Amino acid sequence: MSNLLKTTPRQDGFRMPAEYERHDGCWMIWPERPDTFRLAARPAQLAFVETATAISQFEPVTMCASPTQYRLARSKLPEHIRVVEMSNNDAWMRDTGPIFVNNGVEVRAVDWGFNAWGGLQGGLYFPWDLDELVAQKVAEIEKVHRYKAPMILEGGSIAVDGEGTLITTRQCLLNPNRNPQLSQAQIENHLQNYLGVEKIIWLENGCLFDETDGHIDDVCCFIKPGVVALTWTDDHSDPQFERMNEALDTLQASTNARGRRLEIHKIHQPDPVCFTAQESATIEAVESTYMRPEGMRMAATYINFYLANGGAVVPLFNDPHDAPALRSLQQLMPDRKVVGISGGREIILGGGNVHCITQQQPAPQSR
Ligand code: KQY
Repeated sequence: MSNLLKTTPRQDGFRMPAEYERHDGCWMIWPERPDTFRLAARPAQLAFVETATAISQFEPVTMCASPTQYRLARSKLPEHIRVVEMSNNDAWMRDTGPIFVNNGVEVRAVDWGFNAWGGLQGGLYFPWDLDELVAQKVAEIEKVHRYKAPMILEGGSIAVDGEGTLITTRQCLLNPNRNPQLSQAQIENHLQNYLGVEKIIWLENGCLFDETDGHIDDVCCFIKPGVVALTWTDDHSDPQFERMNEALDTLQASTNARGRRLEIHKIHQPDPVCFTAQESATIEAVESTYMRPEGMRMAATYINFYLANGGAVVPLFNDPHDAPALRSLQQLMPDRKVVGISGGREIILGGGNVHCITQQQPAPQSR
């Protein structure tokens, strides 16, 4: 199916729905890189199985696995999870998969440029040629029309409310290692044209210790129209403290596309998650340009959760803040079943979490 469109979603009346709208399913990629995930990704694979299984109680899940991993993935995942063969360079479907848009009767895919979070200027690995094809392949499998957006963008770097508002960070979208040829105004224009948004809220920075240059999906997300969950610490001595306060100030001073102030809820972060000597020693240096030494802190937050149909799937870190985070999120979303993922630490050791490894496919009519 040759499905490439020459128009833009905005011209055609399509928009990116919020994650809390109705989904037809969720896409993931099976992890295998030994220079991203320790012990040849075996512990991460268990965490991905846990995540896929948790999401599958709410909506259909498709796991993409490379040719050499297909049999293993198929044997580890429950039968009701679809496994399709798809080559890839790594397992971050949020960033390499398509961003779906809809118009009430049809779903289409937006295929963004991808350069492994910075290309040869601070990107995480080379090559990334297989990752670049993931969005197109997903669109082909789903037989949906596809737009090719004229800029680099990762799904984890934006949060939308489906009603015209998008939150992102300057640290990531204006980073010279993404789209150095584009001005802020041109980037805003592309976001408007390809995601159907009107209002863009720019935070200055993402979290410290984030290897993606400040993805928003570690900082905050929309959980309902006008309502934002924000990662937080009360510890003034924590280096994240300043960044979180800066984010809070910006969000408090902002209005959404409808001109309304945002309701912001703080979710206290886990205690610092740092590589142990054993974890670090069991990551193999292959083609990754990113080192994971003992003691290095990761950008661990509970905000990196996935909203499924009637559910919320939240990474846990075996930390005293796990239970309060689950409780707060459950209170904020009483209409959803909030489920914790015990393998959150294994996923964050690879640099992301539950949100980063998933990509929702909205229903054609998702509201
Ligand atoms: O934050 C994300 N959306 C992705 C994290 C990618 C980490 C790569 N090692």
